[in-house]
Amino acid sequence: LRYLTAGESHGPALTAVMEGIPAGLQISASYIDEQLARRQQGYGRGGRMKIEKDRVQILSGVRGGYTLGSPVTLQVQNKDWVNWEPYMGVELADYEPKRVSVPRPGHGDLAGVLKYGHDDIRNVLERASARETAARVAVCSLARRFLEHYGMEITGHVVQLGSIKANSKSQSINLIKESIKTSELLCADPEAEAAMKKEIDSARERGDSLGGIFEIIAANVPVGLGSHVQWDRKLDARLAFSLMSIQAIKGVEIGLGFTAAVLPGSQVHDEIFSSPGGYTRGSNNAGGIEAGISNGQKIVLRAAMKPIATLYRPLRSVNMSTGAGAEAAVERSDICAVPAAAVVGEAVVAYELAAAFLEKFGGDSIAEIDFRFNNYLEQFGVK
Ligand code: EPS
Repeated sequence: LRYLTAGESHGPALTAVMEGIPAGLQISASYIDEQLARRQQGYGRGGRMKIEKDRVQILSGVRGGYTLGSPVTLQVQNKDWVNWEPYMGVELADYEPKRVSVPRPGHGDLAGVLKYGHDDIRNVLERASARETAARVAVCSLARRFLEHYGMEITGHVVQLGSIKANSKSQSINLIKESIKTSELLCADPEAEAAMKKEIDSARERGDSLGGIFEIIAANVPVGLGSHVQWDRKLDARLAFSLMSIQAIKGVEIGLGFTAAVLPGSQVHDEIFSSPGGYTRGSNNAGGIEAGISNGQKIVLRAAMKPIATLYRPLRSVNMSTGAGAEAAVERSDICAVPAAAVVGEAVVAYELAAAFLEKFGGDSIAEIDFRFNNYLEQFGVK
């Protein structure tokens, strides 16, 4: 399973192609649109989300409501493009420059311009923008739908925003799902959410921005995805790679994560018990993965997002045209986008799990994979 995305933030559209989704998976544009709408939500979002109402167009790979096994092409139009058409013109004759010269600390502006030899930061920021994640959420919805077919379920929620921590550790996944249904910040702790909103308001007043931490829980993942035998087949490594690839993510934890480093082994490792249906564990500090293999417990991941790089009260920078000190450019932006990043996190986790699932039970059609998967469950008594 593989995918690519393309598209500039203010270009005509974002496009994605996914190859390897088997034939016979039921999918609809409205299913994908639901995920796109979730990505657009969140207290603290900027003006762009008021312009866009992301909707997918399925351009290939689906017929009569079912995948064909051929590459699936998806497109999401940028409504904002009409406001940018002259500056984003493809042909020189249609193009009106709108140069950005002062790089924003924390964005890809400076490194990107130096690397690609551009004289306009816009040539970098258009693609470095987290607008790209709309394409990822769209295309990874295919993987999400695939996992659902096999009973798996992925839930993302915000566990910290700025300095405010949510208290959701002891909550069951069903409770978390219920609480975040009505939460603007995808946070399962209403008291913390209220404090988070205040923190966003105060950051907005100060012209500042905020980051945070989201958690992704994948339930009903069978034993045996990923492998210990080679570094690039380890499921935890692949999940961390995909989460780190989301714009602004600076850290990833699995299970206890960094806390495991400071506790003795007796308080970290999950004891094993036998039960009539197989094995049970006393805890899930490993976050559902041991030696790069899913162990049948819930997969629990957390990712840390840095604050948005565009500050309405800009940091010091340098004008690359003149070399003089200057305030960083101000592009319209969000104050905080952690809830949106959690939805993107769900999407990329779905992709990695679907890829690993296909490697283990792979086939060209859903019927073929159903057969192999059911056989695995029955023959090996794995649950
Ligand atoms: C985003 C679209 C962007 C930004 C944001 C995420 O649109 P615009 O640049 O037109 O405002 O709002 O991207 C960033 C925060 C960033 O730093 O690039 C989106 O669709 O999520």
